Amino acid sequence: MSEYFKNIPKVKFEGRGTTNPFAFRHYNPEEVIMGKTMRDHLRFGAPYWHVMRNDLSDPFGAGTALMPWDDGSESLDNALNRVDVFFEFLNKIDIDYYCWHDRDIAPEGKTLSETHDNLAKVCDKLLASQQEHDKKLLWGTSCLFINPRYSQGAATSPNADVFAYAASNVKHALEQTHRLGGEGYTFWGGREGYSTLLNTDMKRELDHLAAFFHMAVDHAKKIGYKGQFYIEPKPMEPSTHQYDSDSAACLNFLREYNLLDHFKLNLETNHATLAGHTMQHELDVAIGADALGSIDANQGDELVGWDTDQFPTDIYMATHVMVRVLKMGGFTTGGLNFDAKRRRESHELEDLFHAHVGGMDTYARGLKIAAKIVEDGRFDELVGERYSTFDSGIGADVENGKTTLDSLDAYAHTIDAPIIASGRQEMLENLFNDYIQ
Ligand code: XLS
Ligand code: NI
Ligand code: NI
Repeated sequence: MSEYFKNIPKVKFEGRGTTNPFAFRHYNPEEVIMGKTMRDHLRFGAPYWHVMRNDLSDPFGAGTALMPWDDGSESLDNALNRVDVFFEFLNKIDIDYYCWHDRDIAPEGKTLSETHDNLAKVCDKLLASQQEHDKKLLWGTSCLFINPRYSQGAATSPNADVFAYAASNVKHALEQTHRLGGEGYTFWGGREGYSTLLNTDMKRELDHLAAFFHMAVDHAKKIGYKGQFYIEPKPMEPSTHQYDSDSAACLNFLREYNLLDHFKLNLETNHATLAGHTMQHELDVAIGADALGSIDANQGDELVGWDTDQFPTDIYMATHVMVRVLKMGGFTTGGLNFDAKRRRESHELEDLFHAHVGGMDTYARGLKIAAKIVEDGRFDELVGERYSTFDSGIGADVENGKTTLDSLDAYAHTIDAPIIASGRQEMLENLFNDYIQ
């Protein structure tokens, strides 16, 4: 097998202070933290679409990424060849998991059957490569947003034949995900929303979307697929409004249509900020419903209001995320998929490595800091104290459903007017900063 990243060595842990840019300073895969290796805590994943298919074009300029292995065609041979490149990349960067859309890995054919055949053939090779290199599929998905037939939605298209085509794509993507041992299957509804309400029957579209998901759940049962289904919320882009706009909207939809037992959320940092939330907020909403499944670990740009999908460099954010992951007991089927791309100016092959090294070190650092925070328990103690009036007496009665407006009215008359204690925000911010080193 030829080597595609010739001058790049396998990236290893060298620790802080190394001057080697192709080394980890913090990600030491076998180091044990809170009883588990960093590798098992973080479960890093690489997205096929960004690593192999993103030429770094933007709405104003052509692609810049150097991909000397790629002949630029939509041929099956070209697709099969990319698999070797990708697994060499996974090996050199030491990432165990990956994710794909059907259309990242295999081209559309002239007919629907040829399309599905292409997918099956590339998956034959992916399966062999997974086994050879000991890599795993974190999740698969079907790309229901690039082809013009999906321009007005897939499961929410006003056209029933488009709906059927989308269902056919999902059936095959799901079956291949199952064959590759995929631990999850994701739905990101890029165009499941609207451009204008003037032409949109929202209720009807949502009913269709739910029917679509139920069919996927039923099909998984039929073929014996036990992986976890995810919805990935995002408020907009490319649609003006996407139905799965944020964690709360997704959970409401899943509850309303009786799907909550079958789905968890795959939360992406940049989507949270587009929704006008912090990632912490999105995580807390999902965790509160026992529905955090996986994470697309990237970050947006403070000045650009798009889904810029940058590699995570924000140690504060990584810490906030990992505190939550640790407190929920870790990932089960999910992981940290870098749904991130290099900047258009970082077009050389080695930039792919710098980008991932940075993202992995950021999360490794976040994990180490988060472990200290969780083990110390200071935040839990302080937050616990803040709510301590609910631990006993009238507060406990409220929580146990033993009160009424009458009983609280009677109680309120027996006490002095309450004086609320400080929220201590700045003190907590200082405490958080204390852990960051
Ligand atoms: C786009 C989404 C997409 C999903 C997978 O913004 O993040 O890449 O992760 O369809
Ligand atoms: Ni995104
Ligand atoms: Ni994503």
